Amino acid sequence: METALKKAGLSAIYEKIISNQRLDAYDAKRLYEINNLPLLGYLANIVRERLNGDKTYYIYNQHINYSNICINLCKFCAFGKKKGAHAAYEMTIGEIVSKIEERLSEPVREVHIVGGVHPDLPYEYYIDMLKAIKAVRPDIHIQAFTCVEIAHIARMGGKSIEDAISDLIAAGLGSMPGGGAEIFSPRIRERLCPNKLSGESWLEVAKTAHRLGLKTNATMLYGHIETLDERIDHLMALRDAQDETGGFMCFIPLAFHPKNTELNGVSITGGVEDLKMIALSRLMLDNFPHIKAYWVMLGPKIAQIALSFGADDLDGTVMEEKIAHMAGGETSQAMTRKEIEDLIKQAGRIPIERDTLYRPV
Ligand code: V47
Repeated sequence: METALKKAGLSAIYEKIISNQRLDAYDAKRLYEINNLPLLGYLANIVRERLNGDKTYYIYNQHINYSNICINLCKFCAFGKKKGAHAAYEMTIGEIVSKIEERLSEPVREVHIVGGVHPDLPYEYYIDMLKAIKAVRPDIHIQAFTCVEIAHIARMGGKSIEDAISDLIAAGLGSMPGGGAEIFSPRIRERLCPNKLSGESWLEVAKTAHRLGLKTNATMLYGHIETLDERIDHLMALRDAQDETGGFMCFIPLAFHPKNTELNGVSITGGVEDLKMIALSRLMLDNFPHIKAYWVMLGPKIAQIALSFGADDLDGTVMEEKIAHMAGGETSQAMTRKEIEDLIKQAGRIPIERDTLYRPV
């Protein structure tokens, strides 16, 4: 391996990695452009095993998308719909509670709730939703609302971000998912999602949540019209934010699915690109405890290989995923515990069922 590293001109980067030194943007570019996938995997796996050994996490969870009505209508999204559009929907709190009640006999530990940026659902809808879920299932951890939704919910209630998050925590919010980050680059946001919360504000909301004691995740949507430099800038911005607060639990690179979006001329990412992004994320985000290979978007086979390229988490059982599937995702909408555990074991890793905060259960 040392010869291969030398031949690829990666000896200095290798030295940094094994002595646990931070990589810079120049290193990131070198690593990505070297076009030697096994070598990149080898390097990322050093960090993966240093942080998590062979442990590979998954959670028994349930997804609920309370509404797809959205005022942002981002060009990369097939899920969001204009109010009044044929496929637009919004769930009542009673309907959301029924979704929870349907699965009371199962050991669901987390409910993952996200929706569109809805023009007129009132502040109380979000607060009451959390309270109603906790009333029927007090033990469930509610991971809900991206930073984009939080900013919108606060606006609807005429509240500061701090006050809105505090109210949501008091109503039962346990943590926040990592969506809505997309790519922080203002150039790309202007082209793809001009109405959306800026990257800078996304980071501010996440840091505010962390200061209030909430853990959150972070994502990056890649494989559309962004450049490699913009991906690297995104990773560096997250690393800086994590240095400030330490509140991110996991990073999830999300491969863009073009079908049914305004970018349907863009080709879908290949397995090589997906694995390179997992590896690069693991190497650059040295202060993120976990990297998630989200099987729903990667497909179970690539997600399984990703466990040797830096990832230590597969997300979970999921159920009723809508965002990737509306954009042409062809994976099933759920996996059983056994299917997930088998994927992990076949990859030579140790499956650990976790709760949202990565405590083994
Ligand atoms: O914010 C939208 C992305 C995200 C498309 O925190 C698309 O653990 C691909 O954030 N192709 C929502 N991606 C999903 C998400 C998530 C999923 C699982 C776990 C966690 C976590 C977070 O999906 C959106 C957006 O970035 N998205 N459209 C698309 N066509």
